[in-house]
Amino acid sequence: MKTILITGATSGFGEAIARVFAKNGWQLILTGRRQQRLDKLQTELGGSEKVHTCCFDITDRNAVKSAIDTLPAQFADIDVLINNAGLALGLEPADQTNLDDWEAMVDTNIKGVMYCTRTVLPIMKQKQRGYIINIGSVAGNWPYPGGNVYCGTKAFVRQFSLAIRADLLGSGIRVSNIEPGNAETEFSMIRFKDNQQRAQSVYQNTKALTAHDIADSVWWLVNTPEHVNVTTMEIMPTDQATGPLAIYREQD
Ligand code: NDP
Ligand code: 8X3
Repeated sequence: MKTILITGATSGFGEAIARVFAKNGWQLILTGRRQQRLDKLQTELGGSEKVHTCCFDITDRNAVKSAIDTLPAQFADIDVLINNAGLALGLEPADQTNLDDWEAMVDTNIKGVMYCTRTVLPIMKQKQRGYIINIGSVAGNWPYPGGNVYCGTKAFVRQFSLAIRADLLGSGIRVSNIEPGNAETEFSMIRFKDNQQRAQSVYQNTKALTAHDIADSVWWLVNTPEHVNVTTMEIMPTDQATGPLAIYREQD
């Protein structure tokens, strides 16, 4: 039986990915900080025989290592790692932003991905196969006002994905970076710190991606032949596109 480790499985993309893989008979290792949500998912998706949960903060390097190093034998042979846990905090211009928010994004989106990847890779290296799928963002390619550090963290995810592919050449291990655009999840509630009105406005009068769209893409990637490596997959809603470069003009 195949095993997938999904970080940030308590909502949004991670939860949707968990549901698709559970439906297709995979064993799941689900992580997040919200124990109750992990427990609920475990019960719903097959119980402790099929689903192992690890409740930890991904910014805690020792917690990541300890959770992965102490997996029950039945779950220890990880086939697929989805580095999904992440967040954006705020949309303020760089001179007004909260430095704690910047640090939290760096710690989660960059260091969390580093810790999980570094801990899981030896397992895959030993068996000369495996698949790491990182969840980057269009924000890593297309900077926007107020994106500052969030955009920077996702640019890291893109470059890290490409660079570890270079390290892993010949190992049989695949690496992909999925770069979603506007998708309706809890993402905006987190970004705007529970300001429901602001969060909802992100998805108003437009058809955003759903978490299921991303889960379907992950399922498709994992089922491509093993000699195929999709390096980067940018997915936008049809209702989203890049804008022109901005030009500042003095007022008359
Ligand atoms: P959600 O807010 O719905 O899910 C985020 C997940 O990350 C939660 O399960 C949360 O779990 C987990 N998480 C956040 N911080 C930590 C932490 N410190 N330790 C452990 N887990 C953590 O958002 P999405 O599903 O939309 O986001 C998933 C990924 O997709 C993120 O990396 C995001 O940047 C990216 N993305 C999102 C887009 C969007 O428009 N929604 C577009 C492009 C990329 P818990 O709170 O239980 O810890
Ligand atoms: C999330 C999408 O455009 O809000 O990564 O940065 S965006």
